[in-house]
Amino acid sequence: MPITLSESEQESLLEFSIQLAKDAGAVILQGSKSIRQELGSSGIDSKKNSVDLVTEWDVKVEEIVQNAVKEKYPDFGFIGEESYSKGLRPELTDDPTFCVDPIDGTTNFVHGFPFACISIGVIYQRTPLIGVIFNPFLNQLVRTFTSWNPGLALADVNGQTVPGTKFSALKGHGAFLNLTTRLPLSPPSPLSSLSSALIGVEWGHDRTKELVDKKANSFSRLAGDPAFGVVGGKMAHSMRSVGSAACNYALVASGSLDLYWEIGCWPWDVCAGIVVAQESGGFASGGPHVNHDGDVTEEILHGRKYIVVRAIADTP
Ligand code: LIP
Repeated sequence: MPITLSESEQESLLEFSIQLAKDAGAVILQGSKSIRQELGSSGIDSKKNSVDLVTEWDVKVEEIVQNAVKEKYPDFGFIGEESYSKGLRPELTDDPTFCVDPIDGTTNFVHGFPFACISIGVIYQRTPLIGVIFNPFLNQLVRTFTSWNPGLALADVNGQTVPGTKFSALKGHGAFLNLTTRLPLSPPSPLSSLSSALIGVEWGHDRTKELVDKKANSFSRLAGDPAFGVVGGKMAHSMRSVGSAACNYALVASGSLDLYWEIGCWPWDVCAGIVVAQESGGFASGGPHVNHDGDVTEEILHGRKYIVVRAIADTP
């Protein structure tokens, strides 16, 4: 018998995920401190190639999360970045399934670039239901982020107050920054063309000539001035590369980025972000068929081609 979740069970699942993200955030901060002290020594491995990094902390955080899930929800599925890369391939069913990236933005985590987060998604009946993205570093970077809501930018983690920014959403209930600030952060404005957009892009892990050339070509056309020789140039306002898919989705949900797309990510990078972005009024989709206006299906979630556009004012 498939597991069904009532409204109140969904809400307590969200609360559980938020607490889990806070607990994991404390470990991520601890890991960051220790890895920065040891930088240059061991503890950092690569998966597919020298830019696909994994640290002992990715594994440790995933274990913490997985154990907590097993204890509280023993019958739920679990898809995690690190267990997947060790060969675990759980089949997706209609049952609730956690879809977790313990540290999204591992390269940032290693370099001390403060855009790294834990991304906890829950898939239910094969579509993302809950999203929690917790970046425990963020207010070290820019004051304006914390000044979005200064009183709420501190999250209480295990009795300790740590800086952090938490995005969460439950389908049909809106998306929030630090629980009470509804996203997007300001009323959506129109988005008339790519030329007025701030766009999230990423270089990703695949650095083959074919792929790097294609990406560079896309980036060049987005940035370039068609009046000065860039064929197909859109001259977008600019592009940003924050190094974490989940953070990109959160920035689109906030309205800070107009759109973000990436090819090559995995469901755990985007699952939580999809719910947060959709609940903020944004449009989330992806391959293989971008042409849809409804839920993100299992096919899209696993399609490894993702696009998200912020909420747009209802204008022609
Ligand atoms: C990262 C993604 C990012 C992508 C990186 C990497 P990780 O995830 O979130 O969008 O460009 O190549 O896949 O490996 O830090 O969990």
